[in-house]
Amino acid sequence: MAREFQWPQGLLHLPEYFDLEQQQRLLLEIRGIVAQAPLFQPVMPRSGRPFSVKMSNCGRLGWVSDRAGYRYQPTHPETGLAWPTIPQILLDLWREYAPDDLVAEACLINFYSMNAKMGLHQDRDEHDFRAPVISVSLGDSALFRVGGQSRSGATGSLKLQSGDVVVLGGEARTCFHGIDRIYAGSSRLLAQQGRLNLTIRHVGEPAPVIKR
Ligand code: MD6
Ligand code: FE
Repeated sequence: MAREFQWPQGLLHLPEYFDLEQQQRLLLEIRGIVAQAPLFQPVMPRSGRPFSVKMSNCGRLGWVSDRAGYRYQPTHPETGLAWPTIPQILLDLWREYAPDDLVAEACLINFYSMNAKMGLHQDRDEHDFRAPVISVSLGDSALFRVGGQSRSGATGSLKLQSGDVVVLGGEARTCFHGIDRIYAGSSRLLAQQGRLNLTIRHVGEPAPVIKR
């Protein structure tokens, strides 16, 4: 029999944290950001296989993936321009759940069309894991799978709806998680079907290289 799944400490699901009006305001902000920093199609390191999601970012840094690897960088990979700033409504959410001294530096914007998925992964390209990663879902619902610290361990699933917030802090900060499916047509927030997920992060500084 499969071992029973224990939800990791530090995982918080806040259903409908944002009401419909706040979701609409946030969506307008995201449209403005994507007008300046267009969605791009990331590819997997080495293989060059495309992700099924499209991405953009706002904040001082943005997360990108290409044949060279995963990383944070201050500019859009196609336009070469700095990323737009993070909307105040997301900075306010960050202040509520992140330690006072750690700033929100990056907000990854993922767009899922109805057939898109996100494989099980850990968020570990940041240099500092003291702050949580905070996510906001907009548009169609999604099935979010959460596991523990090893890829092969037991998992549990949550349905994320438009306006929901997920906080991955504490032990959950480095847990495996992913999106198994999108429930096409479950929300009317976006003009087209699909889902937006925003993840707000503190990246921190790379550890100094000590030469000896
Ligand atoms: C998604 N979310 O909801 C994918 N990562 O589309 C994530 O990968 C995620 O929800 C870190 C923290 C919270 C998340
Ligand atoms: Fe993630």
